[in-house]
Amino acid sequence: MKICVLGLGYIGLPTAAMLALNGHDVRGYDTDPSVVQSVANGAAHVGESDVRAMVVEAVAKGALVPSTELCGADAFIICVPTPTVDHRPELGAVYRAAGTVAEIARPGSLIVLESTVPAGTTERVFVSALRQAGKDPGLFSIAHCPERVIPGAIARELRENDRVIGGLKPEDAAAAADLYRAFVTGRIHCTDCTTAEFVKVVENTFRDVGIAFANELALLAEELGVDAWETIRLANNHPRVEILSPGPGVGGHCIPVDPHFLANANPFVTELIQTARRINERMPHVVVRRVLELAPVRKRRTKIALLGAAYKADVDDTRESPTIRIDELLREHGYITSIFDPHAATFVRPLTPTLEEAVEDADALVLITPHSAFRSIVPQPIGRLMRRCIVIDTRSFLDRDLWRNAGFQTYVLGARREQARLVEEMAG
Ligand code: SAJ
Repeated sequence: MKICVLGLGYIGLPTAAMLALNGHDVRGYDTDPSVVQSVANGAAHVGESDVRAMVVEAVAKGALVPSTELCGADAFIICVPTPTVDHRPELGAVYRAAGTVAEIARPGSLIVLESTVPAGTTERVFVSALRQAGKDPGLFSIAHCPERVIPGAIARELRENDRVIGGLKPEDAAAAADLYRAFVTGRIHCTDCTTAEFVKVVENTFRDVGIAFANELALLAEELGVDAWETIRLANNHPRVEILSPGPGVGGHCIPVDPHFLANANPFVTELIQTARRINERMPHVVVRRVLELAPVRKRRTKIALLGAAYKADVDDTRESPTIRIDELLREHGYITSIFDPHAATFVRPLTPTLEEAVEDADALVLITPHSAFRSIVPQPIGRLMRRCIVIDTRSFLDRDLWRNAGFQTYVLGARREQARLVEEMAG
């Protein structure tokens, strides 16, 4: 089948490669010439090595052709970004893609939207784009098949995850399901478009609410003198309890964004969702308060070393990372900051190339991203480089005893009262 994938981002590109490696003739379309160039030349910009390998193989075989030119096809899969601006979905890229596809698509072709959108969008946007192009939408198959893969395991999850496919008509979902069966080994669940759109946003909102609960527990546990981490571990032994982990905030381009799609649909009935968002957005402030207590700003320069710029462990993606806000707030308070990340290449602020440089003369170290590589840091030599040996672990990731025995004052987010008291003593 001739397939055109619009948007060669972190979902579109691996999807295009999967289809190309499974017998389809794929055109990968992107409006950004630098992305197209990079895909053609080995996809160096792709962080996950197995995704990069698939792309390289598909391009070398000639089954995936990256281009800035859209072409006619039997199926169009749209994977364009849908960010929020002031907490409202910005669907410009979906409208533009729908307009271009409507112009070029022939009756009988399949149009699938993968981008995350508010419920009702696929039908509204594509039916009207086809009508505007003078075409009868009834002659096309229109479906929504939301992506559900987790950054860090994209190739595996693209293959193995179940897919939810919503069709404008039942036969549209069936047509899309046939296409995705080329590479999906998970089950494919067919429904209507609006339900599929709702399911996707609900999944990410469920996670946001769950993380907010864990964050609330962490702050409460500190006050009650219990260890939130031990509490969560013990509670999770219950067969019907599965509490997530507290942390410095929720990053990435999906979970902090998608709950707003629901909240915007009706602000009056989405109080839980909005509160969860506020709790998670407050976490960088909590981290900064702890820094202020433990290593107050002095007259002369006070330096804080931040470990991790990526939004989560072992990925290079820094979008919406809690580090951005923590760094901003620290600098607003008058601190000097250094940021080290072994994976991220680009960040909104310059990264320090080595851990040693980052910690040199620092007054405190804040672990934000639990990259595996940070587990093997040996505290003593780091302590010798720092001005004061204070470590703030926002993920309960480092070996507390190891760092304490190396002479570090340690604070762990959500840890028990002894530490909270230690913080107060030090602050006082
Ligand atoms: N986080 C916590 N505590 C936890 C789990 C996560 O603080 O217990 C934080 C992470 O550190 C990170 C943020 O939440 O900053 C989000 O990370 P994540 O691993 O939960 O999710 P994403 O954004 O990488 O991917 C999510 C996934 N959605 C769900 O698990 C429901 C993925 O399956 C989606 O495809 C993806 O969003 C997307 O693109 O929508």
